[in-house]
Amino acid sequence: MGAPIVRLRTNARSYPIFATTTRRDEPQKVWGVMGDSAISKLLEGLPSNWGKWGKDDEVGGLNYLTNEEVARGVASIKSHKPFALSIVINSPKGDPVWPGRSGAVKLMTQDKGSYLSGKLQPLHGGLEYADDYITMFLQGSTQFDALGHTWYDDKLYNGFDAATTISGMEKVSVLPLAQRTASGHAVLLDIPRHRGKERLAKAEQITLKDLEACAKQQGTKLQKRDILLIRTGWLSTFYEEGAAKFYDPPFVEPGLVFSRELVEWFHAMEIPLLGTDTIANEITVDPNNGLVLPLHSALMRNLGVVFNEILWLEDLANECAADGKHDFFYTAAPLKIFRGTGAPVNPIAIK
Ligand code: UVW
Repeated sequence: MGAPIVRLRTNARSYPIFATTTRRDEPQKVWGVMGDSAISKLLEGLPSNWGKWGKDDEVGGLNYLTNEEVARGVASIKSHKPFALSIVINSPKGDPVWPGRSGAVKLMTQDKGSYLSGKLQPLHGGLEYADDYITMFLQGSTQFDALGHTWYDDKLYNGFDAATTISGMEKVSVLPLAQRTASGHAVLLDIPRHRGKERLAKAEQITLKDLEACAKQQGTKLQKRDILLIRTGWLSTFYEEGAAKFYDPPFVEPGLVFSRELVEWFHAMEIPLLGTDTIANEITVDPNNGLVLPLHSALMRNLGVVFNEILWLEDLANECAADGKHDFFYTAAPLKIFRGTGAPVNPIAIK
C-alpha cells in the first residue's frame, strides 16, 4: 500500500498536500494527521512570549528591533548595493500562492484605448491617464503574516481570542506590524548552495543543525536579534519549471522542520523575523508527526516571530555567494491594511 495522501481542506475545496516526505531525497513514511489538540500537545513546555511586552502587545518579535538593532544593520552595509526582495505581482507566469488561494487579478479601467474610442476626453490642457485596479489575496504575494493569521486552541498571539478575527482582525492584524516597521541586521542562510544543489526538492527538510552547518560553511556568525532569511530556491521551481510542476500533488514545500531545539533556539536568539522563499516558511507537513505547519504555532503564535513569506532571494543569494558576505541591512513595512490578515511587502536588503 502506498503512503497516505492527506487532503488539505480550505475554501470549500480540498487539495492533496502530501503522500511522502523526503530528507534530502530519501523517502520517509508520513504519519497520519492527529486530532485538533495535537498541536498543543506537541508544543507543551516550549517557550512563549505572551505578556513579555505587555498584555496589549501586537507586534511580538518586532519589539526586539530597537534603534540599536537598526544601527547594527546599517553598520553592516559595505557595498551599498540594494536588493528588492518581493516577487512580481500579476506576473505573466502567474503568482505562486498557497493551494486554495488564487493569483492577483489586475484590470485596466482606462487607458489610451479609452481616449481613442472617444469614451474619455483628455483633461483640460491635454493630460490623459491610465488607471487600473487589482484584487488579490493579502497572503497572495510576498507578504507579512499578521501575528494573528493562524492559531490553535482558540487563542491568537499574546492570548487574544480567536473570535476577534471574525469579519476582520480586531487584534494582532497586520496594521500594527505595518506601523511599527521592521529594520535590522539580517543574515541569509543559503541551504541549497550549502548542499551543493540548485534548489531544494519537494519536502526536503531543514533542521537547526542544518542552519548551524550552513552558517559555519558560509562563515556567517549568527547573532542575537538577527533577522533570519533562509533560501531554499523552491520558488524558482514555479518560475522556471512552471505551475504544474510546482503544484504537482502532493503539494509539500521544503523547509524548516519543527523540533524542540529549533523553537528554543529561536526563543534564546530572540529572532524577530523569519523570511523564506517558500509560501509558508516551513515544510508543509511535519514528517515526524503529520501536523500541518506546526511552526506557525510554535514561532508565530507563541513567540511572536514575524513571518515574511514568498521572498525573492535569488539575486541577493547570488551576490552573497559572489562576495562571501551573507549579512546586510534589511528594512520592510507591509501595507497598512486595516484589520488585514497579512499584507504585501517589498523588503529591501542593502549589502
Ligand atoms: C497559511 O496560513 C495556511 O499559510 P501562509 O502562512 O503561508 O499564508
